[in-house]
Amino acid sequence: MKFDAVIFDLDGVICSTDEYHYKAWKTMADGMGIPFDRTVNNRLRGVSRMASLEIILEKYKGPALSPEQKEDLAREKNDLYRESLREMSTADLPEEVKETLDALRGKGLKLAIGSSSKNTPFILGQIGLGNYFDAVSDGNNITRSKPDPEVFVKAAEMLGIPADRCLVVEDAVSGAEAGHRGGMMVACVGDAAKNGAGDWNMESIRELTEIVKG
Ligand code: B16
Ligand code: MG
Repeated sequence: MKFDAVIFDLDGVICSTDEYHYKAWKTMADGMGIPFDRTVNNRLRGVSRMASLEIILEKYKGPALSPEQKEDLAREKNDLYRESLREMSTADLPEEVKETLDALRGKGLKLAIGSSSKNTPFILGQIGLGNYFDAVSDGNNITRSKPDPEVFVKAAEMLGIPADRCLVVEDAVSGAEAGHRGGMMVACVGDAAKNGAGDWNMESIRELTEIVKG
């Protein structure tokens, strides 16, 4: 086997919360009169909540905002976002994802999460993977957001597996860069795959079962 562990990004890889993020940011931005569309939204993939807010505020023309006002805006967005997350269930875990996870585990690989999201534990619980992973590294245990490699380096440390034996799975260009900067190989889906950001750019996550064999 080419790898001993696979570290999965959450949003956009294991489940699809992108649309919920978009709608919540859109409501906040509309309320402030800030132009916000899907092109700007694409830049928020894998980026932390506060860094996402700063990207959205690039188009804000009003009076300067204090750190407290920014915290309030981020909280407003997160409250809206979490309302959508409450509707999530095991039906939001795609079959191809669950089958791939089980197949990789069946090959003896360790499985971890490496996500920028502070909502990771809540989302995993909603989709029925609350106790599934061998390690969960997320927005609650990092100080630097992707493309910094911290979240993946911590996941590998939690597993006790060297970086070059870990494969990262990502949907964000910033996340693929984070994996590479952490000394890991990266398999991409979605937006990152379209941009050719990975060592493998997959059409389906099922391809992982072949990739890990080497
Ligand atoms: P939260 P990932 C990332 O998750 C999302 O892609 C990104 O859009 C979001 O801003 C970030 O989590 C922070 O999320 O507000 O829930 O802490 O793709 O790294 O799993
Ligand atoms: Mg993602």
